[in-house]
Amino acid sequence: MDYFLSEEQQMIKDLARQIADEKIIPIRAELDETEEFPADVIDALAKSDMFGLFVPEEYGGLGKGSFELCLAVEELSKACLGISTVYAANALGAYPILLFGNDEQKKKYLPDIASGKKLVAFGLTEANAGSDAAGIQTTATLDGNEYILNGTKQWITNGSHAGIYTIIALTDKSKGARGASAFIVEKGTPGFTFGKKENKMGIRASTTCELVFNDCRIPAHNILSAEGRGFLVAMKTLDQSRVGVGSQGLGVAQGALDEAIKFASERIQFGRPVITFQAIQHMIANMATKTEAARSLVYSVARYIDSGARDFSKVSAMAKVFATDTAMEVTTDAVQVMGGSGYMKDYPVEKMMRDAKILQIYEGTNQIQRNVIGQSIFKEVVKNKKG
Ligand code: COS
Repeated sequence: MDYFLSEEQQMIKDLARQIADEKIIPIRAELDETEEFPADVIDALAKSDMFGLFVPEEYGGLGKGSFELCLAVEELSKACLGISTVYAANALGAYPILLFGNDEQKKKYLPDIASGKKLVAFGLTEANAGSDAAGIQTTATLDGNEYILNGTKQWITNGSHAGIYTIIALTDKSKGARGASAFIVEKGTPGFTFGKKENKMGIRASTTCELVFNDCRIPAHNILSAEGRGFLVAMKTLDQSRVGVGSQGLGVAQGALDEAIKFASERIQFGRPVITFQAIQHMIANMATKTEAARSLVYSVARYIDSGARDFSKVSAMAKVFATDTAMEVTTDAVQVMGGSGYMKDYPVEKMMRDAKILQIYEGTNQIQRNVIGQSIFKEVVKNKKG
């Protein structure tokens, strides 16, 4: 299908593809085993200005939007979802500053983010606050011209490898969601350390760990927006980033589909390539149709966001749900098409299947996405009734 990419968009896609082919594919299996951080790939992405794609030009970026970011994420995800998670979670961490930072904060932090000099991590989740994001317990107490942070953030992508952190904490414990605020915290701030590093089923090239705040003092001017607006910052950030998770799903689905087609065309059983059997053709037809449908939805939503749309919670959640459920189905079917070979680590599809699972869980489970979609539809009904 032709999605009418501009010359520049095609260049971005080609560049990401080139980095994936040359730098990621040769090492992905090894990083999956060792859980080593992909420092060389991050370096290559930085040198190619990939971290600056979505950062405005005035802050050192290329001034592109969600769509260009999705194109890059898709290509990286075809090769390795672990590495694409490092890259995409960086955008997640940067969005609170991009969307809610004042000019001073943007000038201070965005150039290093755009150049890839510093990675960013987003800290919302806690042991008792996953789907129930308003259930966080980390506190931020104002003391003169500083906030004192106390608490532990869990399962934070880019954990110890980031230089900048956007953290959601309670400034008023009695107010729940309305008592949350968002902050920028720099690595090396006294009282800020790293806890348990997780040993994961998939996306093992990305680091996931705890962030521990123990009487960690940060300047009061590191607050993003204002006190009490932290839940809004988190929700708007997730609205923006979820289409990117959709593009991860699209990428890994396409990667698995390509592997399955190649294998089925070469594998001979009963004297002919298995792709000539209708049972396999129907599986591949379903995989290809769903992947293309995911691409159409992800691209349309990303373009809609870039058009300046104000409220895109519903469609961003739709892109995330559809493309990541597709990713799980397609990667599982790719293993099935490839049979015993698909199950072995000699081929990349078993890793793709393990990697894909997280997409249905992180940045809001697919059950929560359906809540977001359902509630948005209900709100539209109420609004239309009021006329
Ligand atoms: N944009 C703007 N405002 C939003 C919003 C959005 N997308 N979503 C919610 N809000 C507002 C609501 O309008 C409400 O405002 P008021 O208090 O003024 O009425 C407030 O935020 C609280 O909303 P709600 O009552 O819907 O909050 P809930 O606690 O019921 O939680 C869900 C809502 C479940 C959608 C939210 O907690 C969520 O997204 N959870 C998943 C979190 C997640 O993605 N975690 C992954 C970790 S980050 S990688």
